[in-house]
Amino acid sequence: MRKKGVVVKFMSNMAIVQDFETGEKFLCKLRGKFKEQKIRPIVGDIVEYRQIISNEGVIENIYNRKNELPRPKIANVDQVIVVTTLKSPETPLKILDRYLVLVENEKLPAIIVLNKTDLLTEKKITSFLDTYSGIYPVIVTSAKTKLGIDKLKELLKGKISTMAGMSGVGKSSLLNAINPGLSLRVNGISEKLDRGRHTTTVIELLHFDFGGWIADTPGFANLDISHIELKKLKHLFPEFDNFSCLFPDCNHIDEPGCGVKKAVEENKIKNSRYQSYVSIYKELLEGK
Ligand SMILES: Nc1nc2c(ncn2[C@@H]2O[C@H](COP(=O)(O)OP(=O)(O)OP(=O)(O)O)[C@@H](O)[C@H]2O)c(=O)[nH]1
Ligand SMILES: [Mg+2]
Ligand SMILES: [Zn+2]
Repeated sequence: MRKKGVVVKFMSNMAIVQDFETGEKFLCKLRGKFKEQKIRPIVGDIVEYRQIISNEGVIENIYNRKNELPRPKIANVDQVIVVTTLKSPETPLKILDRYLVLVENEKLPAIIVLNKTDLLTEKKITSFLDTYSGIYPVIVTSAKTKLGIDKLKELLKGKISTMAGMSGVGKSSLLNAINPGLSLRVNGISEKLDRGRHTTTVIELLHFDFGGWIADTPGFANLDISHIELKKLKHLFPEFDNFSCLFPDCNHIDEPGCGVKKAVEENKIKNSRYQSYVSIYKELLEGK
């Protein structure tokens, strides 16, 4: 009987498939036809498999991918959880905006998590929300006090997610708070040493007890934006599209009659977002 599952890990010619219904894992071979067609499953693939003996099976069919992220290579991602902090480490909004641009460029929904809010004043949190909550869903969390953990859990349920965010913002801590069974290593050093030792990191999807998967390798880790098309950049700041300019091909830099620049002056677009745009725009321009 064919059953449905998700590829949670892939090693040379074998895949670990986790059953959609039961969460059981099976070490699966590939049907010969895949090799002939040069098709290789990747982590995140939704497959039909057949159980052969207790924990082993065969992948019979790979469903069409709804998307495919390049690094780490993972299919069928529903959303990216972008984790940031304002203290310890102090993460500039520019860095957050860069992650958001990379996620938009992959046409994926982003959810912003502001973590370590136990270290922040109400005022700082409010100002952050004021900048982002009109554009993206924002969850205010503390992995330490467990603030916002249930909300985050709701959003992760039943979906394939990846996490992004600078080292030390608390990605692993959040996942441990959400699902203590995962027991992820917290606080860089040992994890980083491990990563340095292995040239290729094996990507694995972790399964939540309450349903849903998350990649254990942070996405967009090198923050490279050079592959983004200059003329597309303005559309990767979704709030800019609410305003129109005299010239339809306006890049919102120094053109006359620019609706976006006017919106920045009127505080309808946040200045920090616009400054991030200009800085990425210039970076891309110089790279050409
Ligand atoms: N005060 C406070 N500390 C936190 C919070 N979340 C995480 N930390 C601490 O921040 C440090 C880094 O947390 P990690 O979870 O390892 O961060 P990470 O994002 O997984 O980092 P990388 O794996 O290097 O990318 C640890 O010492 C955590 O205990 C929080 O909400 N509040
Ligand atoms: Mg970590
Ligand atoms: Zn404009």
